[in-house]
Amino acid sequence: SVWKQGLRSVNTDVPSITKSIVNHVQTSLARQAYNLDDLGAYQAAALSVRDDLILNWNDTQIHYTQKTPKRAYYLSLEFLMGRTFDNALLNLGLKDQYREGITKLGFNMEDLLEQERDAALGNGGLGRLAACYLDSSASQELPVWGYGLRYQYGIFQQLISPEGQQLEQPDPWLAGGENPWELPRLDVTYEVRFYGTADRLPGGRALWQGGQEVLAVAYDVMVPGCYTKNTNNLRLWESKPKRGFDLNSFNAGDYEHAVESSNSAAAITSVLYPNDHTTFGKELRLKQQYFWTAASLADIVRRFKNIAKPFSEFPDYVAIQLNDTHPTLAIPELMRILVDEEEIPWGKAWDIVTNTVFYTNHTVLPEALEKWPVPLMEHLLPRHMQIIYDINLSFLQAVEKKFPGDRDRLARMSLIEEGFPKQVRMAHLACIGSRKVNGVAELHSELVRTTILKDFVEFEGLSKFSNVTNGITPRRWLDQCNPELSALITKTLKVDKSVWLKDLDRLKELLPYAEDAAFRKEWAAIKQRNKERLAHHVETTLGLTVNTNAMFDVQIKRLHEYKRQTLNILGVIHRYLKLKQMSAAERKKVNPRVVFFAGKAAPGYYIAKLTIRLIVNAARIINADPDTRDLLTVYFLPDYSVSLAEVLIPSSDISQHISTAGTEASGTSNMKFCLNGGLLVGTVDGANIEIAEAVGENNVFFFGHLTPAVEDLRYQHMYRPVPVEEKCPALANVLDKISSGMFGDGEVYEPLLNTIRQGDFYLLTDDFDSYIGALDMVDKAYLDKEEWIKKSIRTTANMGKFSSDRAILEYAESFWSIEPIKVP
Ligand code: 26R
Repeated sequence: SVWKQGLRSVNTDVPSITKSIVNHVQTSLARQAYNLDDLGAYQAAALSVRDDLILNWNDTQIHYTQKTPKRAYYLSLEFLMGRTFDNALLNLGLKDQYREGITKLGFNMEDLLEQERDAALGNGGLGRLAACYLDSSASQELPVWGYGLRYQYGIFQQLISPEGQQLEQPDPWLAGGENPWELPRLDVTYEVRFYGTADRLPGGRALWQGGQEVLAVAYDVMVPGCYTKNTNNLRLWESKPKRGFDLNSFNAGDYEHAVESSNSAAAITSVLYPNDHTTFGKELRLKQQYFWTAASLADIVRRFKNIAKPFSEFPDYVAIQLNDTHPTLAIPELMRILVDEEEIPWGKAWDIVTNTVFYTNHTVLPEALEKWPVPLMEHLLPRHMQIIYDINLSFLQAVEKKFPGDRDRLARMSLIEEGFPKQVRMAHLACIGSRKVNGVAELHSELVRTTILKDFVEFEGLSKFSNVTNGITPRRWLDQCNPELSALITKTLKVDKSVWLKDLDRLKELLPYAEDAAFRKEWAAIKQRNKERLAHHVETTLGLTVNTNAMFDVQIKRLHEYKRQTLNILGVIHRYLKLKQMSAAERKKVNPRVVFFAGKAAPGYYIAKLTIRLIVNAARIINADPDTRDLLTVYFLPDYSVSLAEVLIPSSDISQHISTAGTEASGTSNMKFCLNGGLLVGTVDGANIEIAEAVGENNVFFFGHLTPAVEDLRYQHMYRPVPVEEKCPALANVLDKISSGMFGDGEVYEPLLNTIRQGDFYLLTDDFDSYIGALDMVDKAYLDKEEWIKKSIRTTANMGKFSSDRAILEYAESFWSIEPIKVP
């Protein structure tokens, strides 16, 4: 009964909220109210919300344990969560109460929200998708856990030097003291082995011993659902040396050795690799991948064993989703556990694995497909290399049986690529070890089936290969980042906001209001205030003044040649040159435009860094020109993050998603802009295609060559090159102006410009004229303001499909076979 009395429920009224915050100030923080700053107030308020989350999280875990439903595990090396405080308050339905309480205590809610550091444990699309899927799993009451790594350093902080160069600084996101959003589980630990020897035993088993052992320690991050008690778990692993210092046998040599080995254990989870779309084959990265998959699988298997069922039923209780090939070692690791430790015969073990594991591909770019050198694998994971060879042997025998004598096919499909050194093809292993394989948008899934995994479709049949188009959570990407628009929608639909936020197709009910002038006025006023919010942010962080009467044109994403930020800045320069040639009278007719860029380049990606430099220096010249500066300004906002995206996205009139056709698997920021009523300028690529289908082609600005043309165009650049001056004089002129030093810096841009003049792999010369044409269409359309607002409303209204709730329910129903389970 003492325990029962101790049970308290979530604080929902203002007096208990303020009491709880004050309590945390005085006890958890050991501080006094009179000298409390915003940071302290944020910490105390966060601890108060954390108490609420813990209660829900506990009830959820107990409920799942009692009901033993089938569970799904989302293995992702990246979870780009951003901030938690605001999101947790909104999902709990407590934001208003906390705002009132915080105000009563003499603080300002917006200031406190700004105190939190982003959890930036991801590079871009893949990591943010994982975060959206966690939010949707909890909101749809699905028993899904995430598994990842607790990096000490997230994605680097980006600085821009006076010359316009990107500089990288570490992101010690945990340095500010306790992280209120995680629960250290020092009792949940596993030993993970590296190196050593693997000796085969009779009956297909092996004994793996020796080498280095490292400890994996669990940290649990609470993931609250929207307006539900269900609070799921994201379990992040931290590496720790197995033995601390052995103080008994101490001499100088021992000390160095002890320090060394403890360093190498801690190094495993020290930093997120900042590359996306280029592999490097670094040993530490492979160590991260195994450390994380081994700890996660040990945890999953232990949980399964607690329900005392035979291993043949493992796939009835467990589904494991591989977020790209990064966790592919889960396949040989589960084989190792089943065969070596549980003594299950090889064939039965393989059936269990291939009924449990699912693989999502996120890119078809060849340089992003993971391959690990066989000698490295043999050294680090000797038993896994044996298992991979054994899988390969029986696999190739089956291929040979179906396609007798087809040696080329065997070489193409083998898990091992010949060469010096030989390499393990992780996508092939992920494919044959999985129950289902999917791409992330219709076009991309078709490209997976017809290019990189074509042979596997022919061998295994089409039904294994499918599509789940990506989605985004409307909680963060509408309700949280655009509160005024959210309130207008709730008022207009006349339902509780949780209803439409969890059933986003309800947005369709906004369609008739496009014809309502008063509604359009409110819609436009909100967009205007969001522009002013962004302008205020730029003013306070960079000291720059932004023209909020202009059209806002935004491109924010990782810097990459295939995403063609270069095309955008060359288009901006083209526009600038045109403005310069106009008479004052002609200029009066031009609609002002502000162009925003943001995004990080991989630290070793020279060409992408040159693009940043060109943007920054072009901006400097263009923004300072008195002839044009009322009509065109350009900003590169440094250190792009989830939190910056939350300010940028609601303010856009148009956003750019302009990858070379067939290269962007899906894109997800395209969905975020359109959900917030920004119109899309883009190529016929990735999810742009499905967005246009949903919102109507008349509401998007498409341009450029289509995917089937790309191969031929590249061939022409290689074997029948036409000089840029002939093919695209407008572009040639822009390139000449840059070369001539119009934006300073002498010759530095030549390597960037030469990627276009020679080879032009991403087809800028082929698409430039139609790109400029699309931007002219934008200008024309914007002249009719009322019609533009209608387009904006219709775009938002038709975005229901792109909720990550829809996406996660597709995974749950057609792949994982799991069902919602409501926590009472
Ligand atoms: C192997 C390693 C270098 C690596 C390669 C690629 C590391 C990280 C990546 C990131 C890739 C896979 C990625 O983020 N892809 C993006 O996934 C998004 C979510 O599905 C898509 O929207 C986006 O189009 C795609 O580029």
